[in-house]
Amino acid sequence: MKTVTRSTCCYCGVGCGVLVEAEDGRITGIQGDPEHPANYGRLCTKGRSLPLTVQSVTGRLLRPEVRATRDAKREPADWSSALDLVAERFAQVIERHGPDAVAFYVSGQLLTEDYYVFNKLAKGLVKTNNIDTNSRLCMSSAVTAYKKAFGADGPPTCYEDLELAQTVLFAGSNMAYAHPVLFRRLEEAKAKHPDIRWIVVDPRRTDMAAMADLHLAIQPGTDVALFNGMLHHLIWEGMLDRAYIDAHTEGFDALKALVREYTPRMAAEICGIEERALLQAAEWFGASPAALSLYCMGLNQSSHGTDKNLALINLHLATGQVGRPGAGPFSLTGQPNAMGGREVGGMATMLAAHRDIGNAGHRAEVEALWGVEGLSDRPGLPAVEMFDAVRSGKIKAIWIACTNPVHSMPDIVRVREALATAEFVVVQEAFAQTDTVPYADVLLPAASWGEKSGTVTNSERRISRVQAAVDAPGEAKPDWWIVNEVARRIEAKLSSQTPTLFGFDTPQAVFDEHRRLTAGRDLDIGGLSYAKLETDGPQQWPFAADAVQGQARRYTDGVFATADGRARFHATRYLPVAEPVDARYPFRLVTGRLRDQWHGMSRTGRVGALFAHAPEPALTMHRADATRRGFKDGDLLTIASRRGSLVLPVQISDDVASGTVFAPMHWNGQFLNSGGINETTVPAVDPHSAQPELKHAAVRVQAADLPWRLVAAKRGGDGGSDVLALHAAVQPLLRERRYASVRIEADENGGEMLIVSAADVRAPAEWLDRLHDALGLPRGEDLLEYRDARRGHEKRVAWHENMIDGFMLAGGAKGTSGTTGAAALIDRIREAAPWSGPRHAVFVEGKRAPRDRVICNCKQVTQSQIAEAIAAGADLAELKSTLGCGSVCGSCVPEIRRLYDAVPAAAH
Ligand SMILES: Nc1nc2c(c(=O)[nH]1)N[C@H]1C(S)=C(S)[C@@H](COP(=O)(O)OP(=O)(O)OC[C@H]3O[C@@H](n4cnc5c(=O)[nH]c(N)nc54)[C@H](O)[C@@H]3O)O[C@H]1N2
Ligand SMILES: Nc1nc2c(c(=O)[nH]1)N[C@H]1C(S)=C(S)[C@@H](COP(=O)(O)OP(=O)(O)OC[C@H]3O[C@@H](n4cnc5c(=O)[nH]c(N)nc54)[C@H](O)[C@@H]3O)O[C@H]1N2
Ligand code: SF4
Ligand SMILES: [Mo]
Repeated sequence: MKTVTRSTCCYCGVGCGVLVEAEDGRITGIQGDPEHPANYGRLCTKGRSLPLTVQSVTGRLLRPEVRATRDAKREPADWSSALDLVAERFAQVIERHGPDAVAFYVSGQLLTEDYYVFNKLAKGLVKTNNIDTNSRLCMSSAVTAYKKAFGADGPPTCYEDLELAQTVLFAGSNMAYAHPVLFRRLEEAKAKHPDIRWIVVDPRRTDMAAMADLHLAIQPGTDVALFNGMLHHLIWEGMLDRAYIDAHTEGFDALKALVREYTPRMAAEICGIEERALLQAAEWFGASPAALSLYCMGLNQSSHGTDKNLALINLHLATGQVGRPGAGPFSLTGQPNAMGGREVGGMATMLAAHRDIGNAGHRAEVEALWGVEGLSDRPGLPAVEMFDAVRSGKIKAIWIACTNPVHSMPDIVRVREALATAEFVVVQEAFAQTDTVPYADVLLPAASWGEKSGTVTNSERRISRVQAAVDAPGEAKPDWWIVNEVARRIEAKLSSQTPTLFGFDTPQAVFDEHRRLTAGRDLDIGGLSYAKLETDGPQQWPFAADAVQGQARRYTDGVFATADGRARFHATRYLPVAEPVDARYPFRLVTGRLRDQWHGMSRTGRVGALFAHAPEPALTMHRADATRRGFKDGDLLTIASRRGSLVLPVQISDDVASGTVFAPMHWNGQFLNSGGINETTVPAVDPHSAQPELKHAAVRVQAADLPWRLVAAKRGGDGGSDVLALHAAVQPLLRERRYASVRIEADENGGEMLIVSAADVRAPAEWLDRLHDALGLPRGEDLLEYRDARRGHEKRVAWHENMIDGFMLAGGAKGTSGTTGAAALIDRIREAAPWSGPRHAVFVEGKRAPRDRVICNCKQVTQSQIAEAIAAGADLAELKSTLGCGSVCGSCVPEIRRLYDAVPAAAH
């Protein structure tokens, strides 16, 4: 039977509505929901490919697993014994060492209901505030700044403002990659009104920066100086909204006194930009009828993230650019439910419904609503400190859900040490191969997207329903259910009375309790219910019981959520990054996202098509820096910080400044021989928000002298589904080489192949044989082998009937490469065409350039196809109509535009 289920995309904070098609218990397709106000039917590459991530259960966790002792292997267990064990061990630690000896590390990708139950378990039952989430790595500076400036968390703006803004300031946000569907709305607005001005503040020349009217390529970490310099100019030119400042704010004089120091010249110097550009930005911002700023991790992930946010908010308050259509400081949430986590208070520094731990009145309210006594008034430990406390033995048991800290935390060397030290680790995951899973004493299989129900809140405070389209595979269970079951058991153990706190039998029951806690608060959702969300569609908060609709914009009357109703200016002083570069570590490392991958790639890494845009992890380096050191594109480099190192290929580019290098955050031990770039990042945190500085570290970069190379590939079976099994078999071999990466690639017949690249000083023949078997390459007559003992080259090509089914090319020393011909063989597999000549002729195919990058994922159009069409005179519309690129989801449009703009206008 065919069904269509209305739900929400599980990736970014845009929160696009989706219609999920399913047949016979399998998800078969997806459409953007034309009625959802976040996307009106659009989806980006990631959302569109969601069905491909759930085609196969290979790699899913299907049953609970438990290990008796640290050194034992985990064995499958039934749910009730796994739940009993978690409850028993947690209760034991609490009884012996007190409630603060346990911790919960959860995620902005949990649904509000999941989050709520976790928070109630930690704060209401265990009475510890040691519950923190990956939102600490993401949104906490934005939260802290909103609270400091406006008195309450949450953006004052809404998505409609994207269309109404006249000046858009993108600060540390790469929306074209990270919030693509919202970016489509901005592109359309600018196409209709070309006088809309875009200012991009980003050390890198992103696609958006290339499209902007003004790109301020500041030195990483210098945003506060920039915003202070802009404000200085506005003050001295009298471009302020004095009436607004007088009527609605507090603290301007102190700020003015501070900003006096930040002359535009001095600020521009700190930022490494032209003073003229700074002045231009200030004037466009200050004089605009509606200035909107859109900001994300470039501001938040900093040891001065709160100040960066506040300095930007200062600009808005001083010019009255807030509370009006098209104006305001709009913090974009990253994860699908970063906002929902804040609402339920699921972090170490807050209580339910935007209440504060340190406020006795707030604690009493929550105690009364939950029917408990003695909520802890000790703030819990935020993420970085939490793992440090695990490492030092202060925290003995930790429960990790829906996040992969052994990949995503800064300085993962320390996180591994922490988890190896802990007495008891619970990991609640949907997928089996993440870097955190090996540390689990109890592994709890979670239902994932398409299989679970609840709600999420997107960047504009809009709550949407998430609905299950199919049953979860195996015995996987929804997160709220798992936590509820353990909580019931812990309650029974800790109290002599009949357990009462965790009587939830549906996610709806959880939502209804959460709603009651919000009554009278700034985020009051007393007027919402599942029924209302289903009949009237997604709604924005606040939406009180007597309201007819949610509130699109906040503070429209200039009354803020502070005690006196006035917003607060903050005198923000520029301070350098936590780890400045020096002679030993001379490069500034910046990290961030790619267009088609999601975080640790546990989902997007299952889909060949999503690797096409960026097939391999790479460190981007400026041409001059590379040339000076003699690096060529693709050379393997060792990137080392004071904490750790890894090897990555270099990608030479003009998009980063000299002295800065960029690495994507995505690759980890599932796809690489190392844990990824967080082997090197710094655990320094912002003093107000405790958010770590994931964006900046000092590193040194050297050629990795690894003459031995390998490229291997193997075609998947029908539909390509078993490439996932091949990947699982290959993954453990990666870490034995100095460099190794694995990826999936789509072929031209709807199948997929797995491709492995590796490098080392040398590699034992025995490793090659294990890789051979892991890849499922045949032995015997379907294998053609060639050895050149003198040069140490080894070639193996596997056949399936008259087609090449896989290969392994390895070897090499100075001056010779054992992998010549790999690109040609990959092409053969991709084309899936029969081989007509004699088999041994494969070894003389010779060199071929690797296929170039796929820019348009939907139509599989490559960069050279686009470049050829532009050279032949095609304009943007013709590119769309002839090649089809950019005509479906639009994620590639900024890049196509950039390729087009790069060709001199005369040639168009
Ligand atoms: N494709 C994709 N989309 C995603 C995600 C994903 O994994 N993949 N993750 C989601 C999540 S959780 C999040 S939080 C968002 C993140 O979304 P973004 O914050 O937009 O993405 P990032 O690439 O992390 O960082 C944005 C930009 O900050 C710049 N930057 C670095 N340092 C500085 C600085 O000091 N100042 C300024 N002004 N800029 C700086 C970087 O060069 C980068 O271009 O994306 C969400 N959307
Ligand atoms: N260097 C560097 N590091 C960064 C960043 C950066 O910019 N640079 N960005 C940081 C930011 S902003 C963020 S948000 C974090 C993200 O970091 P993580 O939270 O570690 O990211 P994910 O890989 O999305 O982890 C989510 C995990 O939940 C699992 N999962 C999926 N669905 C479900 C489910 O329904 N239930 C459960 N229980 N599990 C499920 C997935 O398989 C996945 O392993 O990374 C941070 N780390
Ligand atoms: S923009 Fe893309 S990833 Fe984000 S919610 Fe929409 S479809 Fe999902
Ligand atoms: Mo994030």
